[in-house]
Amino acid sequence: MKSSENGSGAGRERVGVEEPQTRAEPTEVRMIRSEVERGLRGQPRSLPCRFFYDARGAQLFEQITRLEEYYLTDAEMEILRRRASRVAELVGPGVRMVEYGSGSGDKTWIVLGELEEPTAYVPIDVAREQLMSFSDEVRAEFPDVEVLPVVADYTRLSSLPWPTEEAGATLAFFPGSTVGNLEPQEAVQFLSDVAGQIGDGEFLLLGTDLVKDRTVLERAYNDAEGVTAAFNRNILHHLNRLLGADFDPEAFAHRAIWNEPASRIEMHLVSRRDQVISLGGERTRENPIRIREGEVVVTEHSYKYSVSGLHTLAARAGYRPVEWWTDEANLFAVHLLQTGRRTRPTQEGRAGEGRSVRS
Ligand code: AVI
Repeated sequence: MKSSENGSGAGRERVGVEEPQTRAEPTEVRMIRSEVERGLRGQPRSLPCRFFYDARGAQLFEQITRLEEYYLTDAEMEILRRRASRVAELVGPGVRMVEYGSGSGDKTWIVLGELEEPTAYVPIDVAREQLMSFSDEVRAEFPDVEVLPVVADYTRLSSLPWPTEEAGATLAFFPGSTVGNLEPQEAVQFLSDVAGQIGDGEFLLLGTDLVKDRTVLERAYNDAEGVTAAFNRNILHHLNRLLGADFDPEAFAHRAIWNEPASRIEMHLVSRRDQVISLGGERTRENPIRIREGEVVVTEHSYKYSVSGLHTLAARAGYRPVEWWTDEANLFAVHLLQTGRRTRPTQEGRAGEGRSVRS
């Protein structure tokens, strides 16, 4: 997983098996192979985007967030810098902050640093080493905050730890527009799972990329240096190592296009020639996957939401908007959402209504 950004990819997963086994293969490898085969033989052909994130993929994603074309990170940082104190005011003192896909570094510091005497910080991530070292950094910076790391895939979580001291509200934090890598129906499911975990009347601070001009969107996913192209092809390197597959990453071209009716960026790998692929298991060795020149493998969807579209989706998951903010250029939005019917009164006593504020 990317270490400094919650761009974990939803359920972004460092799969715990790094090498193909020579004797009995772990069930996990066989399950992943079947999933990959199903995707590749499907129509359209696809690969699960969580396999972008091995160590190299996490590094490449980190690089992406620093690219001039990839406006998302700077825009979200701008909003958080301006609005974290308002978030702190709205959620009150003694908060238990829960970060889904931890280690968003700068963003975590901004929010945690503004909260009034937070009780606990609960980072959730599958990448144990990174999670533990980030937890130590938080402990050093905030000695009064109880840090309770959870090693888990945050899309498959059932409950959250409670701090030993009594806490105020729970503030879940899911920045980076990572929710956009889920299909809308999956996003509703994930957000309702989060609501179930944090409870009624609690808060979610959610970052989402906004619908905008095609040129800006396509540029962000087709950078001049080719970092996104390397990130896209890395999925094939990762699967080769994981499954003993024989993808030739250079036999695929990177492409990212804005699908306006579906409101999403689609990342594709386009086959540069006719090719035959084995995924390492017996089945595809005997009956390999044949991909023709020009055929497309979809590797990622990155949904972009209007503010009202996101609020409609959040409502289906049991949230109401409290306030939301955009950056100066109106590229990105950060929403403070609240779960359930039980509401905490805001400073202004207007808990029933959301307000939009442009930074
Ligand atoms: C992690 N996620 C929010 C990124 C996005 O923008 O959808 C992943 C990414 N794919 C290509 N560039 C960045």
